Amino acid sequence: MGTTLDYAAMDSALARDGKLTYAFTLYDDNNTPSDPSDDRAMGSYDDVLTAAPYSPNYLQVNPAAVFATFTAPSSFLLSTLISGGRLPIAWTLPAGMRVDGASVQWWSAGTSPTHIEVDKDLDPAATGATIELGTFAFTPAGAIIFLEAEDRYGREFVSSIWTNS
Ligand SMILES: [Ca+2]
Repeated sequence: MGTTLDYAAMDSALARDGKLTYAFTLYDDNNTPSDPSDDRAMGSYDDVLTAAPYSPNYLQVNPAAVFATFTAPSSFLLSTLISGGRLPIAWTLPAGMRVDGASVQWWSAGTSPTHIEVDKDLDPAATGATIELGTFAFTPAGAIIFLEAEDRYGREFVSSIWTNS
């Protein structure tokens, strides 16, 4: 078998007409992962999704329909990441969505940076949380906060806010 790759589904493959059974075909890439024209079909199966995925185009046009929106911090500064500190975050949720979890990740500078991730489970209706950062012994060079929201079908939408200094 060749290299395993994930292929992005095209908008046209994401039916929104109520058909929830999807046929998946598995391919061997013939050791040319950049060239799908010589791929060989190895098998296929059907799977039933509880709801159709949203198309990338729909999500680009309607992000406020499904993604949580951060209300705090309004600007995520590296100076807020202090060893032993606490990072308060808050958000608004679109109707019908619930939050699942949040995480903050930060890292040091350099080619082999130290990386820390702190995850926090959230109550589904929560609109705020405080993340305990724990102790660390380096100066953060970059960071990001993730917030996971999902709908009743389990479709998950991740919002993020990056440090800007
Ligand atoms: Ca190929």
